[in-house]
This record gives sequence, C-alpha cells and structure tokens, in this order.
Amino acid sequence: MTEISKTVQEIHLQPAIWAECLHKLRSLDLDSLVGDRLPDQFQWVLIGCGSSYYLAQAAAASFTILTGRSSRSLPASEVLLHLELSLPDMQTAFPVLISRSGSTSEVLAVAEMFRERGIEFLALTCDGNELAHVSRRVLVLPANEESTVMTASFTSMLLALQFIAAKLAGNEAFAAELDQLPGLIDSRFEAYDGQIRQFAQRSFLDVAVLGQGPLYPIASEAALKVMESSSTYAQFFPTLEFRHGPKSIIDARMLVIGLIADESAAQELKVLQEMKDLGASTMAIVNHATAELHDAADFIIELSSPLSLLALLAAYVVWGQLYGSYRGLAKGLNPDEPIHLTRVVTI
Ligand code: F1P
Repeated sequence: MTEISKTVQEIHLQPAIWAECLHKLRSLDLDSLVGDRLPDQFQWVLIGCGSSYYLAQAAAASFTILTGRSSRSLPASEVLLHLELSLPDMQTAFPVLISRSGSTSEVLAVAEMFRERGIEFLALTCDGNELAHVSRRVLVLPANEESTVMTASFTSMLLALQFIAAKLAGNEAFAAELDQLPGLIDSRFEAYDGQIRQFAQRSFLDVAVLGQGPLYPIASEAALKVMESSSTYAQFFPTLEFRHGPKSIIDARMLVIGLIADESAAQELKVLQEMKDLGASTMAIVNHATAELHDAADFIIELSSPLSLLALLAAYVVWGQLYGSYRGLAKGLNPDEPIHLTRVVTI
C-alpha cells in the first residue's frame, strides 16, 4: 500500500499499535492504579475535549455495560465552567482525564481544580506532557502519532478503558475479544481500503453519520473526522432520531452513513432505506449485512466478525477516519494539515 499522507499511514498502522497497547495493559498493575476506586463505590466520570470527549462517551458506554454500574462522560469545559451541574456528586466520582497530548488547557485546568479539592483522578494520555505529572495515577499508552487529527490515539485510549472495565468486571472473555481486533482490522483494511478511497472521490455537500447506543459516540467521532480532514460539513445523530426533523435536509447532494448494530439492524436499516428513497446516497458499516441492507446502502463495509458489538467499537470508527482523509485528498486538501486546526488546543 503506497501511503499518500502521514495521517492515512497512521490510520493503517492502528492494528499494530493496538497490539502494543494491549500488551502493555496486560502487564499493568491495575490494583495499585485504581483498585481502591471500584465502580460499585465510585462512579467513573470520563472527561476530555474533542476526539478525547467522544472517546470518553464511548468508554463510558462500555464501562456501564461491562460493569453494570453507570458511568458518565463530560467535556472538560463543562466541568470547568459548570462544576455544580457536571459533578454534584464529586466525592463519590472517580474522574478520568483523557488527553492525547496531555497539554490541552481545559483538561489541565480541570486537573488543577481536582487537585485543589483533593479529588483523586486517573490521567490517561499518549504523549504524557503536563498531564502525566498532575496525578499519582497515570497511564501513558505507547500510541505515538504525529497527525493533527486523532486516530490511533482515539482507538488505543478507547481500547485501554474497555480493557480496564473488563478487568474490573472480571470479564476475561471480553478482554480476550479485544486481542482479536488487530487481526480483524488488518484483513478488513486489505478488503476495503481501495473501495473506500474510490467512494471518497464522489462529492457531497453535506454528510450525516448515524449510530445508536455505544455506536452514537463512534458516529460523532466519524463525523468529526470528516469535518477535520476534509473540511466537509458533517453532523451526527442517533439513527432513529434522524427521522424526527433532520431528514428535512436530505437531497441528492447528501451522504448518509449508518453505523449499524446487528442487534438493531432491522430498525436502523429502514432509516437508511428511507433516506435513499428521498434521494441521498447511503453508506453502511455493519458487522453482518442482510439482503435488506444491500438494498438500503450504496456502499457497505462488512466487518464479518464473531466479536460482540462493544468489542467492535474501534473497528467501526476506522472507516470514518479513512473516509475523512480520502475525501480531503480528493478535494485537493492535505489531511496532515487540516484547515484552522492545531495538534494541541491551548487557551
Ligand atoms: C484533543 C483535540 C483533538 C483535535 C485537535 C486538538 O486533544 O481537541 O480532538 O483533533 O487536533 O486536540 P487532546 O486533549 O486529546 O490532546
């Protein structure tokens, strides 16, 4: 595969990076990191900005499902500007501050606020930097990416939090499922990379990415990748919500991307079919495609995996990353230098 941009190259390198991160996580002393902050006594509140906020949402959904205890997510700015609304139950919360760079201003300001109030928190980062020095509980992942937009760092930090949730829940089977992701995605890249690059040559005025449950934050991140890497207008909605108003924007210049769970495919594909009938182009990312889905979607990426939906979250997001970068390249843009963006946001 000839790599045409650093970002595309890093997207393709994700399976190897996941394997390295999972290897590190297996030797992690989880007990001394968070053994006194178990989810039946503390509510895990996952906090970040941008992609790190969407991964916080996906990880909170994973935590809730895997541990059976509700977990929440918040943008760091909300904690900073609306503390009483965000964390009324601060003494029983266990915050996890997530930041690839470890230098994002809002995240560091929240860390300082927790420190002043004596609130213990976990810092999760890839680059380390300042965030690695503001808590005694730090997890630095070996996911070093140069790109401005987050790709491997997003999926690796998500896998790390899913792994921790599975371990705390004593769910070894789920942790073992994560080990199968690198092999799965390597083979899927081989099958679909050329096709998605080809599909990205088509021009759309507007993109909507749809997903429900744990796939909603993944749809949000996919839309963010389309905006960041291709400067294309993109929105995200819970799939069935799209019928309740947003469908008014549908016309032939629009692409609707559905991230479809096998469990709810029957209802979700009806939304794609309706948007196709109204004139939109449609793309579906799904684990197992039915005959009905083949009617509803112009382009399908099929994961064809025995893994559970929750274990497949990272496998659903990589296509939004690739589509965003390939669409940017097709528009004559450079995904390595997204318009108006910097790798770290400091205020
Ligand atoms: C997150 C973030 C990214 C975004 C941009 C700036 O930063 O907002 O989501 O793509 O490149 O940084 P971080 O706190 O995870 O480093």
